[in-house]
Amino acid sequence: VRTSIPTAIATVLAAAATFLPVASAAPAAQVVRVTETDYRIALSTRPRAGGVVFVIRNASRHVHDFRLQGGGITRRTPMIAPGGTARLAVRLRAGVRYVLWCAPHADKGMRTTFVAR
Ligand SMILES: [Cu+2]
Repeated sequence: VRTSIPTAIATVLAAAATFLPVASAAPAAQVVRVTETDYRIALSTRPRAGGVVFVIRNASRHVHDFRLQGGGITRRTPMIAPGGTARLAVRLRAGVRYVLWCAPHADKGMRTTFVAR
């Protein structure tokens, strides 16, 4: 008994439907909202290991930047004007302690750390 062509196509499509979503399912990056004030850095949640997008809002009356260092990487945003926002996409590693700071104001308290889990 030969399999009909429509049946064979349906079988292939069913197999593709099974595999394609898995192949294209990259995990969505975690969004962590950062609020910068004079002179604190506050996170909406503790960042997890994996892809993270920091969305930084300068809610103060001074210019700030946002820097991240840990696990062998250093990233920074441009200076962010009062009321402005910036984004920083990074890949964090589990168990690594990361430091977050604003370069002009770290010594005024704009510095914090976390360990990615
Ligand atoms: Cu600052």
